[in-house]
Amino acid sequence: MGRTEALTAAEWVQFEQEGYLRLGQIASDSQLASLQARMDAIMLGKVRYKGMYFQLDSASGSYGDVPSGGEWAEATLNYRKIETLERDPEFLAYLQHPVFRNICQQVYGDSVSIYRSMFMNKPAFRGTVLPYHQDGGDQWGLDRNPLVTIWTALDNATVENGCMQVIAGSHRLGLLSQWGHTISPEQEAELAPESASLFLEAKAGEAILLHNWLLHRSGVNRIECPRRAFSVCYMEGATRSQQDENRTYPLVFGEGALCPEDQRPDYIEESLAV
Ligand SMILES: O=C(O)CCC(=O)C(=O)O
Repeated sequence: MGRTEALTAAEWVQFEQEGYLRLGQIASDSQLASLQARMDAIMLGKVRYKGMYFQLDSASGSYGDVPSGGEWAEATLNYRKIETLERDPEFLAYLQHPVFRNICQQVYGDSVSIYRSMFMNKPAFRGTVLPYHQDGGDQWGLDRNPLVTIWTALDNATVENGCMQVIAGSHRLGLLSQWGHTISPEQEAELAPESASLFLEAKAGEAILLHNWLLHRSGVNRIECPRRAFSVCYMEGATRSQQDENRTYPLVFGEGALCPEDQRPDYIEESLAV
């Protein structure tokens, strides 16, 4: 049984100070096992959805070598990133957990959408360095900045397999570049020196609340155990694209929210269908 209680006032204060908060285990053991199995089935093409975004891992481990993504490419566990997981009923049900709803309602009110729901993977003995960055800014093309990301470890995340690293309190610096995302080498030397870096090891099933402006990075995986994770960026339901005010984003809480019962794979191997 995972956590069901809302955040306490002390936890909110801690989140405001540090820019991250460990939420403990949210998924039950059986839900976690089912998310792990579903993730591998999606990578192996046993469950498929139109419009899901896939990006293979780089061969070199270098961020500059990450291939541009697109549709499902091949049956392999070496994907680096997969987006649009809200199309899958199991991932949608998880990201709509009451604890997450309560957090989002405190920050945004009743209507909440997502910018993305994504799988981030450091495959066995592989993975790509993700440099220090913040999640937001003009690069995201939104008319307001999202502030809430919830990251869940699908495997034990350790220093050896590329757990996340953060600079506690760095969200209070605000967005370091209006364009957003990665920071310059000069900013990194000043604001994110190795000595200030905190390794956020996490147990499989543990969820961590992240402020979108918290500086975070992750390295490569030096061991056989993959480091799979699921990360969801929640935002105010009224958020629109800067370029196209008619573009909406999937609503996950409040009126018009997606329902797991309505999500169907376009293809599912017979042995996996329930
Ligand atoms: O999982 C990782 O290594 C990084 C995740 C991340 O950058 C995010 O969730 O925004």
